[in-house]
Amino acid sequence: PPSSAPLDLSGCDREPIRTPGSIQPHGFLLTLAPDGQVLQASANLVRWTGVDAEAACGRPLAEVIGQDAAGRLLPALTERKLGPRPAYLGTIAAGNGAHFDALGHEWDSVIVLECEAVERAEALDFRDLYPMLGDFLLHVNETQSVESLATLAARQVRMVTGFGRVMVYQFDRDGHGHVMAESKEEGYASYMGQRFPATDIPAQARDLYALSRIRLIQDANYVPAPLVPSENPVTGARNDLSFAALRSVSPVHLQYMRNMGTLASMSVSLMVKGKLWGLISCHNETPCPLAFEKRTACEQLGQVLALCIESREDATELQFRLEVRRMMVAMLGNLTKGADVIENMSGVFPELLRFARAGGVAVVTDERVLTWGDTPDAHAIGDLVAWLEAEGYGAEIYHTDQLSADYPDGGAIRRNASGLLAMPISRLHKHYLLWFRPEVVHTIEWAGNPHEKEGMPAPTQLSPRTSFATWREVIHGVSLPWHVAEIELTGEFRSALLGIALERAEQMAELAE
Ligand code: BLA
Repeated sequence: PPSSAPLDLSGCDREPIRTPGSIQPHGFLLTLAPDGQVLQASANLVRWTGVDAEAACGRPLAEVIGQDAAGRLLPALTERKLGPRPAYLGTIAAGNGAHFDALGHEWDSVIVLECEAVERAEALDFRDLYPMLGDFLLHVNETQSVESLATLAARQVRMVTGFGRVMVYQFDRDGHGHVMAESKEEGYASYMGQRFPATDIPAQARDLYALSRIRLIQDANYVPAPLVPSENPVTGARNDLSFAALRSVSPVHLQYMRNMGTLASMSVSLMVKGKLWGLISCHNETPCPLAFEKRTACEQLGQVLALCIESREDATELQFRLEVRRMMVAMLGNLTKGADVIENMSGVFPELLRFARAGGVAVVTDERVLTWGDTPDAHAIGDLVAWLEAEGYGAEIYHTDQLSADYPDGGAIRRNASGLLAMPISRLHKHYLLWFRPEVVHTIEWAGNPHEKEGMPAPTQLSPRTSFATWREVIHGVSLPWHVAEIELTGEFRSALLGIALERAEQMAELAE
């Protein structure tokens, strides 16, 4: 429950979101022993079934949800075939006649039964949803770019859920995210292209979302229903609700949603190569229930989208590596033709430039500095090499896309040297091959000022951020990032060059004999 002391937002990533001790109240939750006896109940049980939560504990399930419903659910619940992910067990009528979709899972030493209130009496019917997934699969082969696939997925998820705005949200290497695709109803503001800071989704939430792939917040104004008793009697600790569909969510995030004018939200994890790549994030201005069947369809659509992203990223990466390697091999061929490898370098300057997609390249030896393209002047390069030596980069590759963050004199040369890839090419001398990338001044459109919370008093104690209006930040001193393949192949290039140099030295020695 929200405390009265102001919440320290720097502790965002310490909030124990897996063990909130309560659930969202659009259904009730029971934990059961292996024989089906009720161990714990959510305090709102009475509202849905007429049975008091305290009175339910220690009773057989039939005395809580009725003989019929218990008879239908108990075999599935107690056969020990449940995993950590909630499985749909049927739509039941409780003793008082109210209808619920029943979900079961087993986690944290107990069987968890969640019953979500529904209007209908019939069981869920997935048949309507297959064409939607089929439609998406049909388009997958015709659609080339990740962006257009993501847009298609957003549109389909909006059709299934009826949410007002559906976005595909991608994380960058620093954990900030941007909206790469969107489908929205008229009247909803667009977040397309906007950036959100990493702190909006703290680390422990990302960890959880990598395990549990979907979550629904039906009404951001809900009053949580605590578990009774508050501790899991098997473990003696608060229940781990990581996989529970009804898990109560962080009050900070609920405030965030209200600030955003979003009263219902759902998000689906997009896992690419085992990592949380992004989310399909859905918003609605008003509270919005969403049955398990539709959530499952969205979850599956998310899985297909993630697989597509993975295979397209793999293909692009492979293509890129092949191209860079081809350039490297061609250069090595030319470099070994003449007697002096260093001298030969100036002969392949254009190729060197293309190899690393650089703006300028320099070969630095004890005696001289040879440059090509857009580089700092020879004097500045000399200073830079002295710094690299002093920092101990004489035996390994150094790379940065923000030189001024590491190098004290970097600000002065940021125009053509915000990015640096430095390769020592001799074991004996201070010889370097340097690639420079120019500064790319760019504007980031944040959804709201991400720095606001440091400077401004929060209007309410739980406020993460109050404005999501576009806030532009101009970024200086940063180049395009080096691709991992470029860095790796530069390493190979270096080994090859050192190998050639060694061979030459041996040949010279043989000649001298
Ligand atoms: C959770 N924050 C989330 C979630 C999203 C976002 C999607 C997952 C829950 C959900 O599906 O709603 C953020 N929502 C976004 C973003 C977009 C969006 C970026 O639609 C962009 C389009 N949040 C803050 C601060 C804190 C914070 C300062 O802004 C720190 C206390 C916390 N956010 C926070 C926490 C969770 C969260 C703790 C986890 C909620 C939970 O699962 O319990």
